[in-house]
This record gives sequence, structure tokens and C-alpha cells, in this order.
Amino acid sequence: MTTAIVTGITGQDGAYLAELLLEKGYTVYGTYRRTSSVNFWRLAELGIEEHPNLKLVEFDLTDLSAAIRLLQQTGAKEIYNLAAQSFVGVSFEQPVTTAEITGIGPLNLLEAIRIVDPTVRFYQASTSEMFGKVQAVPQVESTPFYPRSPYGVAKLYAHWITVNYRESYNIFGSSGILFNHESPLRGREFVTRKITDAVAKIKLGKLDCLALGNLDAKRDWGFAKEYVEGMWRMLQADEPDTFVLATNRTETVRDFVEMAFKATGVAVEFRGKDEEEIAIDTATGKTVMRIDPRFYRPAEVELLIGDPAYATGKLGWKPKTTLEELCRMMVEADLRRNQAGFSF
Ligand code: NDP
Ligand code: GDR
Repeated sequence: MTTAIVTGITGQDGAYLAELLLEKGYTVYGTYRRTSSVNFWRLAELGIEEHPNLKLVEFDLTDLSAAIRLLQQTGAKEIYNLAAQSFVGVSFEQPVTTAEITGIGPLNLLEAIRIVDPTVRFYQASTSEMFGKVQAVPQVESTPFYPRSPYGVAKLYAHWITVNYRESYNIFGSSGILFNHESPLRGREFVTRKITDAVAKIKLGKLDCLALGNLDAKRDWGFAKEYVEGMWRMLQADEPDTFVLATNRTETVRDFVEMAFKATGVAVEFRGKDEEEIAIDTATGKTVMRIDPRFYRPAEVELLIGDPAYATGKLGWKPKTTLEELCRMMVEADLRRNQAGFSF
């Protein structure tokens, strides 16, 4: 039975990955931060919070000595580093914290591997945000990076330090450059879940209007549950490497708004431009979406679209769920939750 550490167990990907590893018979040490009110709602939704092979341990990614002890005490053979300050918007407000957690945090784990057991396999959660102001379309493993946020810059450091430990110390460190992946377990600060939650509330008469920032940003959105399977495959490969996981389809935030309303049977029409743009419910004439410039970012990533052909060839990984199916799944989950008074 393999033992794995999953950092960031309270997050979207941590929950899905823990579920997958438990199904495969792993013992999983899931790490969470000590806070005044730790939240395991995702693990509870997946029904794995009480699983006998899931051990929840306190750990902060910024603490090297804790990383060393974590490895010594668990004897883990695989580490999936999913922990990060992962919200791009916040990284502009908290650039130093973001650098410490998202950039240097993975280095603590790599150092722990180097010191305690260099045979441990390491997955680093890299991101399409590293492409930022994109230099080629679609983006692949060899596309030059040009990050556009403190988050993207921090992730780029973590990506290269993973490559560097692979080349310097022969550590099995793989980096997954994952494009946006969403699910009903997505945090509500991210745009897809913010939209599906608001659309559900509007449908149920609990909210009048959704406020958003840049509607023109284009993203390559896939289903998170499929992406964590790709992470696992990366650590089962013969060699450590860097892989893009994406769907090779891109849509605007505006498209996603339209799709989410459509999933509740509401047709919307967009009127106006820039900060004046609104969406109208064509049946009632009510404004159901408006722009709030507070959600604009100091620098934006305008267009992301990734080609996962390398991962398909080497790992047999392919996305399956369409964006329409994903959006519907999220809207339906948020309708159920809002009806039940759920608040995460
Ligand atoms: P989430 O924001 O849902 O989860 C992030 C996790 O990191 C949470 O469990 C959080 O804990 C934990 N964390 C934050 N700071 C620390 C710290 N100092 N020490 C220990 N744990 C910490 O992210 P996702 O699940 O969506 O993403 C997983 C990873 O993949 C992240 O690294 C993200 O940057 C990256 N990524 C995500 C993509 C996506 O589209 N989802 C795409 C590409 C990369 P807490 O609950 O206490 O805040
Ligand atoms: P992103 O995701 O920045 O791509 O990072 P997010 O959903 O936050 O933004 C996507 C795009 O939507 C635009 N947008 C808004 N975003 C938010 N959050 N709220 C709004 O109101 C809003 N209005 C418009 C944004 O400007 C942006 O262009 C996610 C995170 O999961 C990262 O951790 C991960 O690395 C990348 O995806 C890949």
C-alpha cells in the first residue's frame, strides 16, 4: 500500500485527489493549516472525511522544519503539492505572502525530500498563469512564460525550482501545467463558481444581480476531477517531466455567464460596453448581471488555451467533460445547496 502526502487537502483539487488515491488503496496524509475554524466541507461532500485511510495532519507550507518532520513521520513515497495562495486577484494585494507560500513553499518540500528521502516522488501544481501574456496559441510545454500577476511569478519560481531539483539531484519532481479546472467544489471567489452560485440564487429569488469584472477574458476550463487523475499519472510515469493538462477549447467569461443562465432556463442578452455592460433576462427585462470595476485586475491574462497532446501521448490523459456539462453540473449543485441553505 503506497503512502502519499496531499498538501492543500481543504481545497478543490486536494479533495478530489484524496478521493482518487483512497479509491486506489493509498494511505493519504492530507495536510491542512491551523486556523480558528478549519473547514472540511469538500471532504464531507465527497463522503471521505471519516475514511480510515485518510489522516488529516496540520502543516504550513512555509515551515521547512515542519516539512522535514512531515516526511520523517509519514514515510510517504509520493507528495502532491497542491497547497498555495491560489487566488490571482488576492496576489496583487498580498504579493509577499503569495511569494512565501506559493513560491518558496514548494522549495521547503523539495529540501525535505533531499534531506530525508530523495526517492520520494514530487508533484508540483504549476499553472497556465505562468504563460500570462501569451507568446503562442495554443500553449504547450515549450511556450515561453510571461506571468502577469504576483501569483504567476511565484508559481514560475516553484516550477523552475522543481525542474532544477530534478536536474541537480535526480529527484523525481514533475510539474503539471494545469489550465483552469472547475467543479461544484470550486471556491466561490473564482469566477465560474461565483457565477453558478449567483445564477442559482437569482433563479431562487435570493439575489437580484451578479457583479463581475472583465468579461472578455478567455479561459480553457476543464473538470477538476479529471485533472487530478492526470496528476496521479504523472507520478506513475517512468520519468519525471513537465506536462500541460487542458481541453484545447477557450471561451470568454461572458460565454460562461450565458451558459450558466441557460442551465436554469433563462436566456440573457448583453447590452452596453465596458463598465456599462449589463445582461438582461430577455423574458422579464430585469438586469441580472452588471460590471463592478473593483473586480478588474491591475494586469490581466487575456487568453488561455492549452494543447494537452504531450500528456495524451505519454500518460494517456484526455479531458472528457464538455464545458456545457461542467457548467450544468455546477449550476445544479448550487441550486441544491442554495435550496438547502448551504453557505460554502
Ligand atoms: P484551492 O485554493 O481550492 O486550495 C488551496 C489549498 O492550499 C487550500 O487547502 C489551502 O488551505 C492551502 N494552503 C494555502 N496556504 C497554505 C499554507 N501556507 N500552508 C499549507 N496549506 C496552504 O486551490 P485548488 O484546489 O483549485 O488548486 C490546487 C493547486 O493547483 C493550487 O496550488 C493552485 O494554485 C494550483 N492550480 C489550480 C488550478 C485550478 O484551476 N484550480 C489551475 C492550475 C494550478 P486553506 O483551506 O487553509 O486556505
Ligand atoms: P484565474 O481564475 O485568475 O484564471 O485563476 P478566476 O476564476 O479568478 O478568473 C478567471 C477570469 O475571470 C475574470 N473575472 C473574474 N474573476 C473573479 N475571480 N471574479 C470576478 O468577479 C471576475 N470577473 C471577471 C478574471 O479577471 C480572470 O480573467 C485560476 C486559479 O485557480 C489559479 O490558482 C490557477 O492557477 C488558474 O486558474 C489556472
